[in-house]
Amino acid sequence: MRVLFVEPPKEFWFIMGKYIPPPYGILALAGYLERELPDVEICVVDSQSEGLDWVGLENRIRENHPDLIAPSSMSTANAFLSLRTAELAKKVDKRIVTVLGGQHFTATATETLNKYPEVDYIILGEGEITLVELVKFLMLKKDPVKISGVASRSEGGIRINERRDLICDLDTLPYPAYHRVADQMSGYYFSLMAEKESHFAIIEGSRGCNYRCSYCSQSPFWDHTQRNKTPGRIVDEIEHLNREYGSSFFWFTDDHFLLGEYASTVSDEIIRRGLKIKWFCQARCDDINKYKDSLPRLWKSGCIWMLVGFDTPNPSTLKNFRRGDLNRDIAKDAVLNLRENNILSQGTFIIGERDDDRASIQVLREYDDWLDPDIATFMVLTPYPGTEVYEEAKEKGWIEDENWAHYDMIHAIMPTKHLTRGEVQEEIHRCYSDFFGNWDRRLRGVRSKNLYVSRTYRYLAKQALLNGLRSLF
Ligand code: B12
Repeated sequence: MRVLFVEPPKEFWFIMGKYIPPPYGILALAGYLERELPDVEICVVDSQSEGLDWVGLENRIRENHPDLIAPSSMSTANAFLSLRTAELAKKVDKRIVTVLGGQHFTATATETLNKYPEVDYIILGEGEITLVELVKFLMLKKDPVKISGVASRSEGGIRINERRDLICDLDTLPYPAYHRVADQMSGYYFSLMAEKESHFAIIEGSRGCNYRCSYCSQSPFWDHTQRNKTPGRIVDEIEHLNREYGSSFFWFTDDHFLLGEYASTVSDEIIRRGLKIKWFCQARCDDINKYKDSLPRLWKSGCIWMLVGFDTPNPSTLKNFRRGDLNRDIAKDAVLNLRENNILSQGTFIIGERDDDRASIQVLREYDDWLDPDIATFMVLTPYPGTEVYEEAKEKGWIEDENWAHYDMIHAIMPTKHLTRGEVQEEIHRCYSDFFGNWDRRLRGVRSKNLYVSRTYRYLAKQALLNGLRSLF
C-alpha cells in the first residue's frame, strides 16, 4: 500500500509577509501512520518548498503510483486546493483513493461528497486513528463505510458516521514526520519572524480550547476541550528539531498557549537544555496580565512574539462573541506587559459584526490606535462552517459570498445591518492604512530596537500589504 501526503501549491497570505511553513498537519498524520502500519510506503510531497506547480505535482503523483492520496487541508480558504489535488489524482489514475480531512471538510462533509465525485472519503475530526483504520480496511479490501469518523457515499446516499473519541494523552503521539521533508527543512522560513537561516518549524503543544468564541472553528472541532502535551515532551520535540535540522524558530500551533506554570516550565526547560531558539505563541490578555511575572523567563527562553485577540472595544459585541471577560483596561495592560518584556505584541481586531456601521468601526480604529500594540491584524468576521456565526448567518441569509477561497478573513463575506459588503471591504483597508499609515508609528517601528518590529515596518514600508488589500476592492 502506498500513501501519498500532499501539500498542494498555494499562495501565501500576504498580510503576514512571505513564508514557507512546513506542512505540519500531514506530517503529524504521516508520523502516526508510519508508526502504526510500518509496512505502508509513505511519501510526503510539499509543493511549496519543492517549488512545484500543478503540472509538477501531477508528474510527482504519476511517478509515485499511490494507492491513496491525502492532501493537507488547513483552512476553509484553502479547501479548493485539497479538492483540486483529489481531482488531479483521479485524472492520473481513477483507482487512487482520495481522502480529505480537517476542519472545513468535517463541517461540510455532506455538501463536499455530494458536489465532488473525486472525493472518496472524508475523515471527521482528529485524523490519526481514523486514517490508520481506513488504510487497514483498504489493505484488507474491506469496505470502510462503517468506520467511526468516516464520511462516505453508500447506497443510501451520503453516510456520516459518529466521530471517534479524541486521543486522551497527546504525549502518546509520535513525533511528526519531519524526516519525510528532511531535504526541505532548511528552506522553511517566515520572513517577518524568522530569516531563512532560522529554519522555521511548527510545533504543537496542545489541541483545542476550552473557551467558546462564537466565530472560532477550532473550539467545536476539538469538542471544546484543550489537551496539552507535557512541557518535557514539548521541549524534547524542540530539541530534536533543533539538533537534527537546525530549526531555531518555532511557531506554536496552540490556540490558547497556557501561560503560568505550564509556560514557565517549558521556558525553564528550554533554558536548562541550552537551546538557542526563538518562539511564537498565541495567548490571552487575562493570562498575560495574571502571569506577567513569568514573562521575563519566557523572553529569556526565546519567546519574541505573541499574538493576542483584542477583537473590539464594543462590550455588546464582545458579549456576542463570548469574550465578555475582556475589556479595554485588560487589553491595554496586556500590551504594556508584553512591551515591558520586549515581546512583540500582535493584536487582532475584528470588524463586520452585524451591528457595525461606519461610526462603530471608527471607534475600533481609535481603540487600536490607543491600545497601540506593536502590530495590528484586522480581520473581517468570517462565517466559518462549524461555528455559531456560520449557523446564524446561514439561517438568516446573510452570506453573500459562497466562494470558500474568499474565507481568509480579509474578504468581506457578509454585509452588516448598515454597511454593504463593499463598504466593509473599504473599512478593513482603512483600518490597516490608518494604523500602519500613521507616520509617527511608522518611524517608531522602523527605528525600533526590537528587530521583529523594525522588520515588520520595513515590510510595510514597501507597501506590499496595503497594495494587496487595495487589490481586493
Ligand atoms: C500554523 C497556522 C498557519 C500558518 C501556516 C501553516 C501551514 N502549514 O500552512 C500561517 C500563519 C501561514 C497561517 C495562515 C492562515 N491561517 Co492558519 N493556522 C495555523 C494554525 C495555528 C496551526 C495549523 C496546524 O498545523 N495545526 C495542527 C494540526 C495537527 O491540526 P490540523 O491541521 O487541524 O490537523 C488535524 C485534523 O484537522 C486532521 N486533518 C487535517 N488535515 C487533514 C487532511 C487529511 C487528508 C486527513 C485525513 C486529516 C486531516 O488531522 C490532523 C491531526 O489530527 C491553525 C490553528 C490550529 N491550532 O490548528 C490556524 C488556522 C488553521 N488558520 C486559520 C486561518 C483562517 C488562516 C488564514 C486563512 C488567515 C488567518 N487569519 O490566519 C491564513 C491562510 C494562509 C494561506 N493562504 O494558506 C484558521 C482556519 C479556520 C478555518 N476554519 O478555515 C485556523 C484554524 C486558526 C483559527 N483559530 O481560526 N496559518
